[in-house]
Amino acid sequence: MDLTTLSLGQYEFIAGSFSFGLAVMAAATLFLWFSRSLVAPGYRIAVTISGLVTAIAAYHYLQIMLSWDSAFAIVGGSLETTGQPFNQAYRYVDWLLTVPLLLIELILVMKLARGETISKSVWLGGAAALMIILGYPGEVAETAGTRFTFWVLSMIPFIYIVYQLVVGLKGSINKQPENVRGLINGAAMLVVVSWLFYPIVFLFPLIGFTGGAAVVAVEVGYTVADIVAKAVFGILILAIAMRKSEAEGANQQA
Ligand code: RET
Repeated sequence: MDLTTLSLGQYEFIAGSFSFGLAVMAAATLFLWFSRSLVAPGYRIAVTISGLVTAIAAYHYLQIMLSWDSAFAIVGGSLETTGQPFNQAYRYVDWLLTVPLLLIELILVMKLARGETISKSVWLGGAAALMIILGYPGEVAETAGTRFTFWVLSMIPFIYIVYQLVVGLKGSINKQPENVRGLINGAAMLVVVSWLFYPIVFLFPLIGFTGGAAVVAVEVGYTVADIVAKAVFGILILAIAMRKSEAEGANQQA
């Protein structure tokens, strides 16, 4: 990533988007954790994990903001690089922790049989971790060839996850109560669509974005995708948990 070609406006736009990311993640954490009491005990773990994911992200957005700040100095009104690197590892460590947890949220809110919950969590969570680990060398690579090679490798577990969400979970989704089937399907589709952004954003520097524009496209692109994949998804999980709790409460009374 070439930081020297950034304009002051581009630098500030990216700083603003990181700050926005931090605010959304921190607010979502409070909202999710305070809402735990609205769902039945069996669903609280899914809501707790949703808030944990946004909490981990809020922390990493703070680190990303600080790292971004220290990589630049404004001297006499113009932008200069300080020589301190902007640390991409924060994003990838964040993903390594949160991406498996996001899939586990979805599995937990479905309340499947114990064995199924464990095996799906291990397979999907493991594939998600592998996908992130394979992407990192490409993200920090200097050459287009290396970036592309690791994109291809990381796409293998990615395609496996998408396949599992679209085809593999169908059976389990159909066993869900009718009033939440649509919401759960929606959550699985939100994962697929929001996750599709990442490999596309990753390719921006290879498909014509250069210099400062490439940095803006990648950093703002990942930030928007993170907000949808973590905060919006977390609220959807809460909505599913609330609706299932209501339905189960009504059954017990009947
Ligand atoms: C990488 C590398 C290039 C290929 C692929 C990637 C996929 C990344 C994904 C990240 C998802 C992150 C989420 C974050 C938090 O909310 C690593 C960019 C396929 C799917 C959901």
